[in-house]
Amino acid sequence: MAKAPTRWLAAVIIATAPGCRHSSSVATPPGAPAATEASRSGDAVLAGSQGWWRGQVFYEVFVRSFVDASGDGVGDLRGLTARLDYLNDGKPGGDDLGVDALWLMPIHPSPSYHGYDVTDYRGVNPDYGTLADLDTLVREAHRRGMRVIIDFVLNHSSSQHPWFVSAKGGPSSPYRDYYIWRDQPLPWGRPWDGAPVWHAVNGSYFYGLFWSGMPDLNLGNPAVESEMLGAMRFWLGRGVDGFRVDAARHLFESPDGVLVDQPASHALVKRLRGALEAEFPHVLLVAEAWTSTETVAEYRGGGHEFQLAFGFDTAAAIKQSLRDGTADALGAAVDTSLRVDGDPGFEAPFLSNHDQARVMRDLAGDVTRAQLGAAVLLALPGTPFLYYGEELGMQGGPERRDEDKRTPMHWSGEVPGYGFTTASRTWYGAASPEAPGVDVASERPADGSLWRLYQRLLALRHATPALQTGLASRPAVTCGGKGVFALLRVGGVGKVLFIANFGAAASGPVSVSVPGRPRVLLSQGLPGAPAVVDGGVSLGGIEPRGFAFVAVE
Ligand SMILES: [Ca+2]
Ligand SMILES: [Ca+2]
Repeated sequence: MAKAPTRWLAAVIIATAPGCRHSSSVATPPGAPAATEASRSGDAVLAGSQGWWRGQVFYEVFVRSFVDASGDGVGDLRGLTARLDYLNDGKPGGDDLGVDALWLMPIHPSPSYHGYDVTDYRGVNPDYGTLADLDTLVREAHRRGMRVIIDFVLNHSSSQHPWFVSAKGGPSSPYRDYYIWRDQPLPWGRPWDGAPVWHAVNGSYFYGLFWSGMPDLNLGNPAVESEMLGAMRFWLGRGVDGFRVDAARHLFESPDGVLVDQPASHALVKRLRGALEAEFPHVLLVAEAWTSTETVAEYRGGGHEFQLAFGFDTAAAIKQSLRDGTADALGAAVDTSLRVDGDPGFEAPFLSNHDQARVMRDLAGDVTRAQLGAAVLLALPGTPFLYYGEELGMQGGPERRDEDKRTPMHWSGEVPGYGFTTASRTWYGAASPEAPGVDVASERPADGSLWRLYQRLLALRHATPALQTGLASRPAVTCGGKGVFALLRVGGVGKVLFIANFGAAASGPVSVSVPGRPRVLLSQGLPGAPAVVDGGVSLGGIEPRGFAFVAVE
């Protein structure tokens, strides 16, 4: 999909830029599948734009690592509530970041530090606070116009959940069928590494995809479905706005050991969505389906399953392009998303999350590349998600453990707690250092900081309907070189061209086939003003990792 047919590309070069020595590898001809699909699904995005999340930007928070109000070295809900003004103070302008909504990683009681093994689906982890603290957080967020979704671990519980503690006692337990049992282990392996998924306890074997501490729930048992639906209703009734559904690919298993993407999983999500929407019409369900864009798209379920799903392929492609200096990976990923999503608003783009090395670590601390990554994230269609600290360029801890991806937020440069805690140690241990100046206190007032760019990009997106909910297509680009990427966003009242140079060298002169009068909205590394040329817009050249958002009127 990335390459235009040679014959067509040659025609455009002759028509718009005679004498140009370079042809772009990211050109997409008008009428090619990407553009056609985007146009065809226009009705879908306009209809779907009614959802409150359309046009918004989310911020993923690991409560344990955000702010510690109680002084025990562990982040908590009162701390998060106290710092909501940092994220969005509910007023125009000012020195808030400007995100619209929160995704809280699991807040339920759990024996682990991360919380993805739940022991009470209707409780709040005492490390984080109380139900009343959660109510206050939701109320204070709503007062600022922010929404809150929480992680919901539908696939499995903790092995310490009272249901499992009872169930493992034997077949006479009333909770035995809440889990999946065999007398002998089946020869199934985890899809990603082949590790065994049947675990022995008290002479029987139970199925637990991730590990023995996370027994899969038997979601085929109507009583379990009812319990989980009841728990979701419980949170929505307290004002929570939706859920990020963990491990959405793994809800059901086939009898012969296919552990992903089962029809029964899709059917369950449809039932949950229908039941929840009947009572809470604005509920949002976001899928964590960590797989190819093509397979993720199936979790839209024709508009009856998830309203959003994370774009894992797109995230990998953005980072690939940032590393290798060509637009090839990103161009191919965007083309795929536009072709298969069926609704260009379905994808939730992101750069990194709590399961991945932070994007800045991936980029070895290169701020210029991180700035381009931020611009790309906020140029893409869909509902973008930032991971806490990404706006600062935090790299996280030095090792490859999950804990190193989830280190405490740096609010200031003051040791030992970096403004995260007054305690001498954090849950992580000694707080993980970052590069000098990578903290809120340093970056927020500093022109040219990554934080300030994020703030400007968020403000631009909020002020520009075409960026929030507009259709996306990839206009034809000529010249510039392999580093040049262009994306056109077309909303009800305007067109915005995003153009970037991933290359390590300045691009040549670039022409883009978007007719109209160009006006730069925000740019970095764009030495000259864009000009009108026959059939499009011309830019004199873009500096390495430069980018521009250009209104075309
Ligand atoms: Ca605390
Ligand atoms: Ca399962």
